[in-house]
Amino acid sequence: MGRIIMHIDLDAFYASVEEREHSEYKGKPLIVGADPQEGRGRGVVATANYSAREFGVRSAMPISRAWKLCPQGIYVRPNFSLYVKTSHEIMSIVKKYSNKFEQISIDEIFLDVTDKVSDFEAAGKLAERIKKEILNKEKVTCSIGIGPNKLIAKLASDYKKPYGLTIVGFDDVKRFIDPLPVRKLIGIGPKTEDVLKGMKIETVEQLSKVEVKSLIDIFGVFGYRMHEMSLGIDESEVTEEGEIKSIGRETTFEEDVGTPEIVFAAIDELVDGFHEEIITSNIQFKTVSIKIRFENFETHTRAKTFEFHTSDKEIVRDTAKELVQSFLNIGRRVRLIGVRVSGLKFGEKQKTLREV
Ligand code: TTP
Ligand code: MG
Repeated sequence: MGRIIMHIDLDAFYASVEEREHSEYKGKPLIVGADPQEGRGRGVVATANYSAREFGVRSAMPISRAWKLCPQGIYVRPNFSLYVKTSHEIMSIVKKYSNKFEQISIDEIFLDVTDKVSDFEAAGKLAERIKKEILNKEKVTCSIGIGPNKLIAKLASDYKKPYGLTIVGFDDVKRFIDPLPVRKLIGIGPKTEDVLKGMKIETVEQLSKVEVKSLIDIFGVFGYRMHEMSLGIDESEVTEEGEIKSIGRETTFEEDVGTPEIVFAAIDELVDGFHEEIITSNIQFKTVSIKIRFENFETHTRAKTFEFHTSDKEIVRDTAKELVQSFLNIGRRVRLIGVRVSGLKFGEKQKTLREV
């Protein structure tokens, strides 16, 4: 028998938590992110509630642009520790429903419920229960997708939001995935989308008809993955890991970047974005790694492992910059940068470096 996989994604997560804490925000456009400084602010939007999205405001957009689109919105700075705490609570609710789970970010989790329900319809009923329990206990809504694999489940949770439930049975996969824009597939960002558009490929169905060899010629190994995804194929398991193995972020630049200072500033922002989670979850790490992708999609990773565990922010930043440095001397433009820490240790008080 095939698998039944659920993907749960919280709706406008940071904004939903803020709305829960401040009833005066309800019904108004709310933007969580950098200080807009009346349009002069230089940071980005972390997320916006659905009301602000009606004005075109989106995650990762410059905050100055959000201000132009929606000057009447409420703008708040993120309160990461509150989001991390809420996420922990919600994830422990979800994990009660299957011991086969994989949390993939602060607001997303896969559950393999193959052994818990008899069919997709029963999985739908279970999903309704999970949605209601999260809403009752945490006052936050989520959307759930159910499919025969992780790829379809994730696409399904995104299909109807907020507070949606989308079930895609094995026989519905092709009908569901064919009309979707290629951009929805994991790993296809704005630039890849543009390349595909140049090849007259806009939908998953069109992508599925391209010879896998041509995709590999253009995109390397990722071309093979693109081909598989276009057919709705995903054999990857929901890994039963109790703990997160690494924490990090990555960002694709709106335009490819040739200036090291901009790459370094992006590293600072990425580290700011996840370091709070390291502290509030009492996590220490041993390894810092970076990922860099150039304009031609060539991608490299580099890592440095220390002899000691630490939670020091400066170490993450400095190491990431040191690792990236050698790639920036060759004058090529960068399209994506990522920073990650791994080799994690949970819940112990940090030793000072002197003690190590
Ligand atoms: P998402 O699940 O991508 O977005 P969301 O939960 O805000 O909205 P949706 O209803 O579409 O799921 O991301 C989860 C949280 O991660 C989001 O609330 C804020 C944070 N985040 C950033 O800080 N920057 C980003 O660019 C993105 C995409 C998310
Ligand atoms: Mg979400």
